[in-house]
Amino acid sequence: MTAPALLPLSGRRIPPLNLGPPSFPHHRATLRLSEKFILLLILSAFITLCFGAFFFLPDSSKHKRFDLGLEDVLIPHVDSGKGAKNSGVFLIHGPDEHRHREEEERLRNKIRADHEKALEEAKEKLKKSKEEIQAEIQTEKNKVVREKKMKENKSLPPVPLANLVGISGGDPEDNNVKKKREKIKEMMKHAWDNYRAYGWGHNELRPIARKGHSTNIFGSSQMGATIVDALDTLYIMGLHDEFRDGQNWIENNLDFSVNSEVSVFEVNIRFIGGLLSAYYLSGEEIFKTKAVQLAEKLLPAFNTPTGIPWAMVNLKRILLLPDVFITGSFSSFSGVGRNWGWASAGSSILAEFGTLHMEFVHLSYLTGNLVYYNKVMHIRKLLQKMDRPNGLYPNYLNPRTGRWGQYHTSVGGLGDSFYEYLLKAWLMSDKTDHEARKIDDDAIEAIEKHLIKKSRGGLVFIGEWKNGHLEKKMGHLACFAGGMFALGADGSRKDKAGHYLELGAEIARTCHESYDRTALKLGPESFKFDGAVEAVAVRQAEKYYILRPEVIETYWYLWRFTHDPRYRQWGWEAALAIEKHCRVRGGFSGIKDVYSSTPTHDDVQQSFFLAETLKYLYLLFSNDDLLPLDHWVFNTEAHPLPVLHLANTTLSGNPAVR
Ligand code: DMJ
Repeated sequence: MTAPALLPLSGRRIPPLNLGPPSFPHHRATLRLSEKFILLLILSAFITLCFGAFFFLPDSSKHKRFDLGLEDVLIPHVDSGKGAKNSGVFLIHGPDEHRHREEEERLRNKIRADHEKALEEAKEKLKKSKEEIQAEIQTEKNKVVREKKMKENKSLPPVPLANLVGISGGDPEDNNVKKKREKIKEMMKHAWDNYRAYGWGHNELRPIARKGHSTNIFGSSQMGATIVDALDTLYIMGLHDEFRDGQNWIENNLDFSVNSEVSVFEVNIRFIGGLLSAYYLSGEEIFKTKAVQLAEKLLPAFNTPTGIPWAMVNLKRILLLPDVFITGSFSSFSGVGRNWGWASAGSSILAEFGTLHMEFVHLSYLTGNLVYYNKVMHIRKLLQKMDRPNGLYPNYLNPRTGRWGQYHTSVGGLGDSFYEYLLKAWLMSDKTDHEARKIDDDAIEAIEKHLIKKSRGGLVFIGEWKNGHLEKKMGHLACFAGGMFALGADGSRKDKAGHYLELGAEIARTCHESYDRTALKLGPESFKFDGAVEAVAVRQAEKYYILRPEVIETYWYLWRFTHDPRYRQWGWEAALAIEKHCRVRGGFSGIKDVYSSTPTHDDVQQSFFLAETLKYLYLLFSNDDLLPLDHWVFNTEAHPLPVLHLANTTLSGNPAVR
């Protein structure tokens, strides 16, 4: 069975509905051989022209100036009269003058000979066969790649690790809880082992067809997304053999020099987030090295008129061929970026360019290179300068013009993790980034005022602002906000901590209802509040469940802050439903219709199922000393990153803090 074309294949954004040819022209990475010949011909003609212009054109003041410059550089200094010096002209007399003429003649001859030699060489090159030229270019290329690899694999300067608290343990005393935790670990083993057996190295797994799977967010190459996304979950569950297996694959196979167009957002949250987290937990340098290599590949995405990155970037830097001929080097490269064809007016997406802060600040922290930090701070500043309708941030922003696209606002798909990262920027700075907290407080107040409503039946939900009115529909993705409100309660304005904890609990209740009102006890992709309909999907295309984590994520945060047993109970209900309806022989699969008691599978085991869903479930049945929240902040893909205690330092160049 294949995945339904209508199901989104990625995270919190609306993916294109089919994977047809890209709507933008494909960029060729190299020139054809015939083009190279033409280039060579033009070059030799150009040299001849310069040569002729220089030596055979009539004398002119320009020529003189150039001549003098040349003398200045090449001829030993010649005495000059004071007055003459003042007029800017060098006067040369007697035997010196004669010696100078000879010297000049000698130089002219030498230059002439050099140019003739260069022309001869160019002609020689043209006589060579296609194959010979190709071979020469290939040898040069290989040399550059070798040198580049050697440079890349040089390990980064050692950085004293932050004080890492609670990277293992969390064993519950209660036997019943212990058993549940063991069961979640067994589910992780099942997901991992099958990926290991049937999808190893591919991005994801088709658990029914039992083969590899991928989507356009990962580009066209096999980057082992599931391995990278799963590492930290394996680590905290104590699955160390599996962790090492993953580490070996990364060390030997994870290569970013591929001609592949990837989503900047997805690669950042899953790969850079996953690698950084694996690095902090295990201390293995290779993860940091790979994270930095990959981050460098994403940087060209920021080369836009505004500095708002493109949604996609080609990991392969395109070689500028004229460089090879002119300077003989392969040093000029540029990544190519573009936006999703479906996004309003060529815009970048709020939840994508607004979900880089955590990872990029950590990259600067670990490397001492401020380029990453500056990129995300620039985005923050730019957004703060812009007008915001009702204090809300529209989902679309054009990176060329710096103008908003359609005024759609959402805490679900396309907007979600932007709001999440405002709060987490403050938390990860050890609560010292007050600017981030202020921006977050303003945004949360606007969300509460304009997007949050109570249904007739008393369920609190977050709607979406579209075309001037509030759509009473909430996405599964927006369910993460229950956890976000709870996490941000402490430190909120006007001491409204109790209020935000309560709001988080209300959202958790609503999202639980969306699960409870289905046949399979698994939540739909989005649900409505319309008349008699409450927390139920109406359209067929919204009835699927693709192993998403957001509802369980909210249960876990609420559990940590309240220890109300209902959250463990609801989490366990979800775990049992996943086990019963999503588990198949070859792993776990999403489901097409959660209202049908005879489920049909979509045959995709999403990488976030291992990164997030199973991790949050495991933490829900662990004690709070495993990854305590005052020491760790989870990125939007559930990869824990340590709080940076930078209170008395800045990121700008003090090596002691790194
Ligand atoms: C994950 O990739 C991340 O949580 C992302 O922010 C959006 N959603 C998916 C899982 O649903």
